[in-house]
Amino acid sequence: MTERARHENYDQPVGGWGSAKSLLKHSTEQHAVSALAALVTDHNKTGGYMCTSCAWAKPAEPHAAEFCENGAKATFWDVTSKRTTPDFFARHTVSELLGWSDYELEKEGRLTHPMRYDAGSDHYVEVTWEEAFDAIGQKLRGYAPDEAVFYASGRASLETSYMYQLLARLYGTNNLPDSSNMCHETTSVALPPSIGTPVGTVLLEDFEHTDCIFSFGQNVGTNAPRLLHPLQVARERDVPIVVFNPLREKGWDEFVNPQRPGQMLTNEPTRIATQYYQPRAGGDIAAMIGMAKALLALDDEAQATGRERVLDHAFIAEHTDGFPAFEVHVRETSWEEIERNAGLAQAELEAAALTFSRARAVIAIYGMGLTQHRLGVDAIQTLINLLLMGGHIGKPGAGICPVRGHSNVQGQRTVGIAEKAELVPLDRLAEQFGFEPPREDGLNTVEVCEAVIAGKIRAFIGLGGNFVRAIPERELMEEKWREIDLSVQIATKLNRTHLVTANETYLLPTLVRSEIDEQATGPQIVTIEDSTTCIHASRGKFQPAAETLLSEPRIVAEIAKATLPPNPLVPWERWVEDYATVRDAIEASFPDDFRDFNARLDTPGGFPRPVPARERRWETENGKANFKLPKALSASFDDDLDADVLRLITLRSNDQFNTTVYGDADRLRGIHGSRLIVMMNRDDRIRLGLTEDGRARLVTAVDDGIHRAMGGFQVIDYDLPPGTCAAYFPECNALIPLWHYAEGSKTPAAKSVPIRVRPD
Ligand SMILES: Nc1nc2c(c(=O)[nH]1)N[C@H]1C(S)=C(S)[C@@H](COP(=O)(O)OP(=O)(O)OC[C@H]3O[C@@H](n4cnc5c(=O)[nH]c(N)nc54)[C@H](O)[C@@H]3O)O[C@H]1N2
Ligand SMILES: Nc1nc2c(c(=O)[nH]1)N[C@H]1C(S)=C(S)[C@@H](COP(=O)(O)OP(=O)(O)OC[C@H]3O[C@@H](n4cnc5c(=O)[nH]c(N)nc54)[C@H](O)[C@@H]3O)O[C@H]1N2
Ligand SMILES: [Mo]
Repeated sequence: MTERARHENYDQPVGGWGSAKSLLKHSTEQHAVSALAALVTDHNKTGGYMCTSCAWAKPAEPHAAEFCENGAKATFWDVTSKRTTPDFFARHTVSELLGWSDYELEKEGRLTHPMRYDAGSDHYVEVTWEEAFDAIGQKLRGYAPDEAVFYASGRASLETSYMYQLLARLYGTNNLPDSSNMCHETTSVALPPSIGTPVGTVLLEDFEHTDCIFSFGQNVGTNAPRLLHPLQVARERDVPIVVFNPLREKGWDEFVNPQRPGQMLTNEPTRIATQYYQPRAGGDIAAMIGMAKALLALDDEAQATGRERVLDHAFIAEHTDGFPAFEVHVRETSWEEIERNAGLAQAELEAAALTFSRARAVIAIYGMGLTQHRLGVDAIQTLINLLLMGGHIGKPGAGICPVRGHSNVQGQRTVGIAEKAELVPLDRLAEQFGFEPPREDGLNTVEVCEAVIAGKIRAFIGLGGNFVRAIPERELMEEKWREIDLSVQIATKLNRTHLVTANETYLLPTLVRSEIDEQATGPQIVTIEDSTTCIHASRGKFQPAAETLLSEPRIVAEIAKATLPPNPLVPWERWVEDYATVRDAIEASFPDDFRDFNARLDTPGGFPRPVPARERRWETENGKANFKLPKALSASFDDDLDADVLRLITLRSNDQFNTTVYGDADRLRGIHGSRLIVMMNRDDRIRLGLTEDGRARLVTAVDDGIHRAMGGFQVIDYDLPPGTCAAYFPECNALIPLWHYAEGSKTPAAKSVPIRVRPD
């Protein structure tokens, strides 16, 4: 990659020819041009395979091509013809590979053979599967169960995930952290006390009935581009779309649908956002309180003049609790405090509230811009308060719509990957499999990091993911990671976590979801749950990258057999022969969610799990939907830090999937050529003595005895509010203190890191 970044305004819409060009470039670079045909016939289609990129819903009546630029990129990178073979590892020491970038590592292609790290030669060496499983089993049998961690990134199927959580619990621990702990855990913690469900209430069909959409902190054009289809259709019905995002993200501005030849020819975009507000990072609670204040004023006025009320008072009275206290709180909060904390003007928030007040059915969409803050839980609950004011939950066209990350991250939680014992039907598992499951809570991601630092973790099993790269506090974590006794990484591509080795480290290569998974009873089907709680079957279509690869269910089963005493009630081998039998077991454990599981596999659009809040049944302690009071107006940190401290947002470019970096182009933001950049407000940049395109050093502004700093960033003037700056994840994770997480969920607060930017 070149060193210097170029920044020019990207004057093209999202989608359109830019995305078509990018698609061809990536298919050629990955030698995966032949995959283009399957993309059209099988990608996200009933009877085909489900994309491994985002978790957005798959429609019952799909488009001619139901994929986006970034889903296609993810597929090309999965089915690439490039291979990381034993020969590659013989040529490169691990110390050498530690100097490679994330991009360079994954660009080498698919892992093909099980490997063990040999410290003597500093190389990964090939082992047989049998040797690997024997050694792992023997090691695992030597620890106390709570010394082991079973991490899951959110891609593995429902079948694999169910087997994996059972492996951990039979082994004796609830140490089942997952990527969700860094992502939508804040949602899982915020929603249950508010509306009695941990997931969103919106179905795809609600977009056909809504008459107003709000979005907070989600970058649709890059991270869930297929969501642009229902948004475009809604815009054509003249539905207003109101966006809150400190950055002016192209995806919320303009979209040309590559599925529409007419629009491709004219290149005339659909304008997505009808109102766009740029709060400061963490300014959303204040913005929502401001909107609530404006709604109360409109409602007062309606009452005084005898017009139809703005708030849904009947809904509030029948279905909710806590409104009077919230109302007092909102009335007592001054516009001066709101404007200062939101970074928005009263008139802007009144305009947003006016749009909200006119709608009969509002959908609220959100992403990491709300969840990854110190008071992320409060921000989401305040958003629910707004919806409750208008009765916008549990009716067609309305509801809360968290946009999940990994393609099956929500489903993994549904089938038992959770460190919190109360979230899992342990009694049922106990009866089904004749064992006594652990009842104590296990460790979440941040707690695993704390335990690794304290020397309490001896074994880490990673079902996918790039743990060491995705977590905060990189320097200390990499140092302490080396003291773990056993690291087992089930993976598709080489990444940094594989190179920060433990005392004994195994790399176990596996199939991807789009590949044919042939077992004793024939090619297997797996299942996933999308962001809207719909369950879909997925059938691999591509030939496996190597004959030596094992499927994820098989790897999990073999580790289990090598580690646990035999249990006739847990038929690991039968499960691997026929994944339908795993689905039967899932149905037995979760009968309400998975009724007639195998019979409903091919329901077009997936079959939805029941979500009581959709029917206005509130499974909260008091049986009501609850207004919750936010603890503060800023979701980030106190304002009494000195004015030179900025709020650093760490985010994704258009050319990456989390820690997998596809290239150095952030096309939609007009940034090319380097990822080591910091986007700044021009006035801040001048005030802090930095030159445009000059070099900067980022230093974390906390006083906890640890010095965290990174140099070599190129400063780019960008359209974002004063006091806020932005740079890329995962590069910046070395700057985030481990304790800088959301209260209640422990999701690392990656969207407001207190930072000083200095000339370098
Ligand atoms: N192509 C692609 N798709 C992906 C991923 C990927 O890396 N690449 N990752 C997947 C995963 S795991 C996830 S979780 C999702 C992530 O998808 P998003 O939720 O979109 O996450 P981010 O890219 O981190 O961007 C968050 C957005 O929030 C804005 N933001 C930051 N701080 C604030 C704030 O305080 N308030 C408001 N209102 N906005 C704010 C940022 O400007 C940015 O636009 O995408 C999934 N899909
Ligand atoms: N600063 C900062 N940090 C963040 C975030 C942020 O916005 N800012 N976002 C957070 C979020 S939302 C998330 S979800 C986490 C992501 O954290 P993780 O989920 O741990 O990381 P990924 O980058 O998605 O993992 C990529 C690796 O997964 C493996 N892999 C890919 N596909 C498969 C498969 O099908 N099976 C198996 N077994 N392995 C596979 C490949 O080897 C690849 O290298 O990062 C978090 N960290
Ligand atoms: Mo995520």
